[in-house]
This record gives sequence, C-alpha cells and structure tokens, in this order.
Amino acid sequence: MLVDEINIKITAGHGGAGKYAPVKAFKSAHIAGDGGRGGDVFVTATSDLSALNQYVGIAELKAEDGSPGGDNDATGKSGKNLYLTVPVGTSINDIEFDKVGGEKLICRGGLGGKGGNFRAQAGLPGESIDAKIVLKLIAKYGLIGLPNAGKSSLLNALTNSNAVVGAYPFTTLEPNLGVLNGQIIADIPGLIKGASLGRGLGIKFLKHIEKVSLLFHCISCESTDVVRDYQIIINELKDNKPQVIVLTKTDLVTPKILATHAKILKRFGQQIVCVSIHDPIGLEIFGKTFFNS
Ligand SMILES: Nc1nc2c(ncn2[C@@H]2O[C@H](COP(=O)(O)OP(=O)(O)OP(=O)(O)O)[C@@H](O)[C@H]2O)c(=O)[nH]1
Ligand SMILES: [Mg+2]
Repeated sequence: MLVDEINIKITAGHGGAGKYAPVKAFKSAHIAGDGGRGGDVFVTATSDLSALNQYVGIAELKAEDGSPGGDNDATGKSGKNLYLTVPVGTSINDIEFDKVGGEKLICRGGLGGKGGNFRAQAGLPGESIDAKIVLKLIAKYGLIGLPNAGKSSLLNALTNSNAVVGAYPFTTLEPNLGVLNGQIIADIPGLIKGASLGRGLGIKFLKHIEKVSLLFHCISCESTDVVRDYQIIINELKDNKPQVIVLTKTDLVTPKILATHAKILKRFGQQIVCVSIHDPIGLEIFGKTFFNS
C-alpha cells in the first residue's frame, strides 16, 4: 500500500555533557573534556514511491546523542547523523523534496557542554520537529474520472505501467504511475460525488493532482449521461486545471452514439478526444499528440 502521509517526531541528537573534574581530584585545571555534539538529521529524496512505508508505526526518529566529555581533555564522541529517505514529491512541514537526491539538513544536533574543573555544562538538546510528511505525486499528467471509466486501462495501454484493471468500480485503490516519452502520467483512483468532502477514496488522492499541469478527464462511452458524469467530477475539483475530455471505450458504441456524446460534451469548451484500448493506431496518435517530450 502506498503510504502518502505520516506524522512523526524527528529529533537530532542531544549534545553530550561536559566532564566535571574537580581540581582536587585531578590536580590540574585542563583535563575536563567537553561533551560530543549530537548527530544531525538529513533527508534525501528517492524515486522509490514506497519509501514512506519504512516509517509506519514509528513514533520518533532520533539521531544519536553525543557522548559525555572524558578525562584528560578528551572530547566526547559526536553522535552519528541520521539519514532519512522520502519519495520525490514529498514535503516535510514546509520543506519540499522535489528532486531526487539533494540532501537537506532538517534538524541540527545539540552542542556538547563545556567540561570544567569547577562546574561543567550539560549538553544542549538537538532540534526537534513534529514532522507532517506528505507525499504528492509529481506527475505532469493525470487521468481522472468516475470509477470504471477506463483510466487504468488507458494508462497501461499508453505506458509501461501494469495497473490492475477490473470490470467493476474502485479497482484502483492507490494511484498508479506510468511513463511515456519521459513524462509521468498518474492514474488517480475513481472519484465520486462528494470526494472533495471525504466520500469514497477520492479525497485522499485529490492532493496528488495539485501538481499536475494537464488532466485527462475520462468518460466512458457506455455512459447513459455523459454530461452528468462530467459534472460530478468537475464539482469535486478545487482548481480550474487545463483539461482534455477523453471519451473512452469507443469500440463499445456505434459511431453515431460516439458522435452524439462528443457533440453534447462540446458545450464545456474542452478539447475532446476519443480512444479505445483496442485501437493501437489511435493510441499512438494520442500519445504523440499529448506526451511528446
Ligand atoms: N471494450 C473496452 N473495454 C475497456 C476499455 N477501457 C477499459 N475497458 C474495460 O473497462 C473496465 C474498467 O477499466 P479500468 O481501467 O479498471 O477502469 P478505471 O477507470 O481504472 O476504474 P477504477 O479503478 O475503478 O476507477 C475493465 O473491464 C476494462 O477492461 C476500452 O477501450 N474498450
Ligand atoms: Mg483503475
């Protein structure tokens, strides 16, 4: 299952305490070591979309604490840094990870305390954040529509994706990604009326299309009311993203019905394309028209 939201505490290491070495005991004023620095926490983005799964069930991620200062001026060992990975497209509070790689420091370790012969300092705590980690898929294109509209089938036909397809609504429970000519296309689980208010699976995934620049709004030719189908989805979308209406499953209807659907939908002023997964030539033209790098 694709984990796309996690709340977790992230804490850098605590600085080690400075050594307290009373003058009497050691007969020297310079032998009390400082505490070691606490480890930092770094985050790197990876292309592995399932990278958040590793944090499920964990309440806190913490870098190592610095060790206390020792005798003979020995500074305590620094705590080990903690290196975390998140999928590209993730944000941690207001820090965005939108490119693979690019290590970012998110919590700095605490300084070690000064050692001393009369008194020693405690180490400082490491920075700590209550991290809200949210993954938003970085896809340039999104396939949206009612359940069973043919979105996953279209993704599979156009790209290397192997999304599960089924002759029933809500086959897709998590977004699928496919790549065509280097462009990422996301197949979003079917939306239903009320998705933006939390009905069905939709609300959880609407955030994934925030970064998409062009939506392919799939409407099945089998529909008895394409206008209603279109409007249900439009009412759930918050912003007015550029859209192309895709009439799917054209092989299941007569050319006359197809033409009627297209004519009725024209009133919305969007470009309309017609596809069938059983028409390889049409699919090739569709791919070349919209997904040329
Ligand atoms: N004949 C025909 N059947 C199609 C075509 N595209 C999809 N289908 C069928 O329509 C059904 C639904 O397809 P899916 O791709 O799972 O639909 P979906 O929109 O992803 O559905 P959800 O994941 O439930 O939102 C499956 O039985 C597909 O085989 C097409 O072009 N022609
Ligand atoms: Mg699907």
